[in-house]
Amino acid sequence: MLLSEKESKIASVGARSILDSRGEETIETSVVLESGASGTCGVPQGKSKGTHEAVYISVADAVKNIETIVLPKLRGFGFNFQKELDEKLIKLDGTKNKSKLGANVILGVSIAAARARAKDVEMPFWEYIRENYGDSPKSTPKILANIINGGMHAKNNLDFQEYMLIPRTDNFMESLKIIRAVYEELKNRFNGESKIGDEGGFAPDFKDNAEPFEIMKEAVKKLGYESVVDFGLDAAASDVKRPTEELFGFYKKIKADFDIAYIEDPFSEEDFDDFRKLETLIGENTMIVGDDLTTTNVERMALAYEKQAINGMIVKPNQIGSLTETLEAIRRCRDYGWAVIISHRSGETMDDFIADIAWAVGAEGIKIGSPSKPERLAKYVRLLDIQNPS
Ligand code: 2PG
Ligand code: MG
Repeated sequence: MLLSEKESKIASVGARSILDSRGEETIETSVVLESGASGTCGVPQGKSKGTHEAVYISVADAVKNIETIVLPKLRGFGFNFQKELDEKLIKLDGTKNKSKLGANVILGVSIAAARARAKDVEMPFWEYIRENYGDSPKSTPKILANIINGGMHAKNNLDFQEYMLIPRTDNFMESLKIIRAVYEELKNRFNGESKIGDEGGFAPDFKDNAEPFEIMKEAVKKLGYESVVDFGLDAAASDVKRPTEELFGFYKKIKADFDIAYIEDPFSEEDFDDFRKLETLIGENTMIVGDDLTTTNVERMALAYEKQAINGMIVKPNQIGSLTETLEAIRRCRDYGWAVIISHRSGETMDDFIADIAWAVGAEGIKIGSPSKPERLAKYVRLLDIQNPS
């Protein structure tokens, strides 16, 4: 069915408080259409947040906003395309940073309504997203698995936040097999005593910030995966207190020693010029990726493009709010020639909507943590289901 052929009307919108993977409160929204089709959304939340992210409001205020502002305005509202609904939400909020309605409210309602609408028009969720995206997919996302955690996501001595394994295969089952094998190898190595970080990676103390890559490289070599995996780092450097020259030295070293393929937020969120310097230095065969730098916000993206700061971008729907704005940011990445990495947050729920987005737009990557905690595993399971439907 074409989306233009059938309108969906909203019957009700609701929200309740649930717990995220850190045991902190967040909202789960629900949207029911007059047809009876319904959708929900468990809203994730970050810890190492960018200053320019859209604003989250408290769970109590979010629930209140949904009951007293969103529901009365959306009851009976009809839409064919996601854009019509999301524009209504953005207008209801009326602020630049979503601080009135709350970015958590806008995302929750946008995704729950999208799911309900997809059911109404009998499309898999990813297909509904693709229809609204309007472009053909560019790639099959590679899984970025954060298997050693540091920074704000762990209580250890690593300055940097995420040490990632990136299997090069397009086959999600194959990718999961590789990630699990390396993970098990690390488990043996750490003798079962290791602490675990927020995203399910190991989080013991290390002799220095490069040692995690040494250990990952050894494990990969032992398993014979050297030719099928890449390594990546999310430095999350807005929260790292190291001199810039030292950071440059570290990135050059890990490029030389471990042939790092991916570095996210290598410098603080306003250091566009340092991003550009690194991009000029190693960007030809390394993804230099913005996250806190760009915050899925087209205005920040325009700055990064003008400065030629990056060649890839993290897309986190909750950094901006609605599904429509997320898709707009992805289209903008394509205009700029940047790789697209769809990402979870460190405080996740069991919701798996990022898997559908990554598949729908044909992102180059999807960052979903280690398959060792249920909220991360849920995204792996959804990717497997999408690629291999029953
Ligand atoms: C990041 C994310 C997710 P947080 O920095 O990329 O891994 O962390 O959700 O805490 O911002
Ligand atoms: Mg990041």
